[in-house]
Amino acid sequence: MVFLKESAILFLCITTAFNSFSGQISDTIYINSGTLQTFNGSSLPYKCFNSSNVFDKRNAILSYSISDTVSLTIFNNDISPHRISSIELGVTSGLISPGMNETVSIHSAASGTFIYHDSENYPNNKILGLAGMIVFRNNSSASFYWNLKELDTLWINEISSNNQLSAEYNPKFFLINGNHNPDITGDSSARIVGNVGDTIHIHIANTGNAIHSIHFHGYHLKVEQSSAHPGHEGRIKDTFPINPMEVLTLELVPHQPGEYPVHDHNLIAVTGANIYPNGMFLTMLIEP
Ligand SMILES: [Cu+2]
Repeated sequence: MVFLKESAILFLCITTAFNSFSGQISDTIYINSGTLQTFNGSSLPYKCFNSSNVFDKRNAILSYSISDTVSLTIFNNDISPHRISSIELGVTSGLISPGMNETVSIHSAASGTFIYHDSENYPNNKILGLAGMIVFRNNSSASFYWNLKELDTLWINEISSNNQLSAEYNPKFFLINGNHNPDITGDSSARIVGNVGDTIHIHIANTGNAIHSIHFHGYHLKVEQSSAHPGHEGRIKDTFPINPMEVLTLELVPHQPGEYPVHDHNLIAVTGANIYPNGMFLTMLIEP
């Protein structure tokens, strides 16, 4: 009993010291409908969870401390009903009618990366773009966030016009946080910049419908969290397959300076509209 009490007190001290500024917090996201412009000139109807009333092709990345309990309000600015869910976090909202809002309480027992998505009219609303990432952190080191999605123009147009799918999946656009190469480099939440010896966390969510496999040049990284394969946690390697609706948290401690590529090892996903390298490709910039 004494041992248990001491452990509990020690745990309390550690968590209190680390999270002295956290606790009960409120956050708000908005379901917006808009248009995604592809680099070759086509426009796609698209929907996202954004941090403001303005449509952005990037779903909000929600990042909290592990000790936070988050009261998250979701406003529906769209003309159809939606519902937010995070399966791993055990959260599902009520149905959010157009123009209405719902609030859910989110808390995580473990640190890591999680997906939130629209579970109404699933998976069609998710295919239209409505899926993002929630991160609960137990550290204050540098973090980067990659929400992977691939888009099939025909599927998106069919869902948008009649909520039906008639064709096989044939995606032509491969995006990280809504961007393809070279625009990914302009996203400071995605583009890894750091120094030799830093501890860097990379949070990856596959919210698309295809398997991706992320290959790092220059470095080996450690699997801190794998939703699909917890047994892989602790492994150190350079290629990380990820199934749809799964997440990975990786740790990178660069041992050498340089600018190195990261890309999907399935090279179709490094294209956009069949043009290479307009897909999932970016570089990491590590200074001495
Ligand atoms: Cu490679």
